[in-house]
Amino acid sequence: MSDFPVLPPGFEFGAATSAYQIEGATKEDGRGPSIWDTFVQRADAVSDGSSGETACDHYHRHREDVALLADLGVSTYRFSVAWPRIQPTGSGAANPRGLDFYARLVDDLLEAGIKPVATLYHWDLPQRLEDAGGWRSRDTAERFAEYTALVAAEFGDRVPRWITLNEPWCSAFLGYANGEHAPGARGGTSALAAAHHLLVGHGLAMGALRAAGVQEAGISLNLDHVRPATPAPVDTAAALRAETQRNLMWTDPLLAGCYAPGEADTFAELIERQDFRREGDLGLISAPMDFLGVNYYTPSIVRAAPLREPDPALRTAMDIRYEGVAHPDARLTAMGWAVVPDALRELLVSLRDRYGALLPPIHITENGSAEHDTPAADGSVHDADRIAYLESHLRAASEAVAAGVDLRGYTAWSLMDNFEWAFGHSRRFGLVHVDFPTGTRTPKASYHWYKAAIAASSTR
Ligand code: IFM
Repeated sequence: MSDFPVLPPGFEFGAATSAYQIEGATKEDGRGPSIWDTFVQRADAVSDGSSGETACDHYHRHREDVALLADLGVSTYRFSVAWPRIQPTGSGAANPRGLDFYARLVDDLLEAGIKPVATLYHWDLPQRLEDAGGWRSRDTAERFAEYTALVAAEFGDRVPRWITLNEPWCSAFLGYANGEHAPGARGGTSALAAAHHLLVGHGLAMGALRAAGVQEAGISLNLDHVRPATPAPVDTAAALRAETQRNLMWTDPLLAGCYAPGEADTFAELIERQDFRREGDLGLISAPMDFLGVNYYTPSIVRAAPLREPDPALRTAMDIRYEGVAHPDARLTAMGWAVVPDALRELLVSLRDRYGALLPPIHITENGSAEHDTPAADGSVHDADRIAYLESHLRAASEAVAAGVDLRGYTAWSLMDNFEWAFGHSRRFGLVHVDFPTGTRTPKASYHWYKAAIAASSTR
């Protein structure tokens, strides 16, 4: 008997990627520009000046990547569909060459016995829609539902599991509050409007997926595990504000059909303008889901802090009177993220405790670590820290199952090194090393470890 973490029979092991981070070919076969194509051109937007223009060249090498997945032994592969490949300007008829690429990918996956899991939006909004207001505008939610209907009509019978949005917190707050991500906007209430329109877009897309008769549909949230630095009431109140912005303003409307009760305090300086909310929205947003996707990397410890921006006109929706505190004794990954696997178990258990029967089965749709990988002379990568990260988080997942959480699967982020957004190619999350100048793929030690863990699980 190996000492790999034990997960129940039928538990799905997978690997994940997203379109802009791996595909490249941003100008091929009629693909239109996305907000990331525009954003990366800004000086200082990406720390190493790279972009997703070539990335892993997966658009041309997807066969090789499916072969890697098959050899790894995963039962699921989570990828995203690039909206600007399907609708180059964000509306109108589908671009057949864009559909063809995903048809080839899906067929290859099915032939390899791997279940395709498609994310519809992993941050690459067609630029034309951003020019018309982006997620600040409710119209983008309507366009998202139309795009979803086009994709689901084409692949609904072959792709069993669909994820509407990936990490809408990032789209709203990094995109429209602190400007770290595309479209790089800052300030005011626009992040709150974006958050709401993303949720409305999710609800409308759920309707489109149901109309197409897909088997399973849900959303992936990057939920935080937030703890106050001290038991002092100011710090517990600060932790609640952080938890509201990171978790509850998403999970409460999605799962319980209500707005998060702490919003008024969390966004006290901005809250008076909620005119983007309409009657009936909560019913739309809380359409039943078949699963909740949870992306988890690291927890937060927070304490109360003064407003960072004294000028109300310049203040953003991220300025909610708290600051992060370093996690004591935890190892930090190359992202500077504390490695705390217990927080994953606690997060999953807390979801079950808060939502009870309202909580659908959970899939961990992302988990992994960026490490300082240094290839040896023969090209091999001995990423012991990543193996320890994966092992400890899979163990935390198995403990959550033992504690009664209905957890159905685990998806490693990421199949391969890729374009890590504002960090470009300077951060590597892959199980497979990618030499970006040549595109050469080399499975790391963590790939071999994960392969053995999957094999051990299926033979138990
Ligand atoms: O690379 C990202 C991914 O696109 C979304 N979730 C977090 C990952 C690591 O930062």
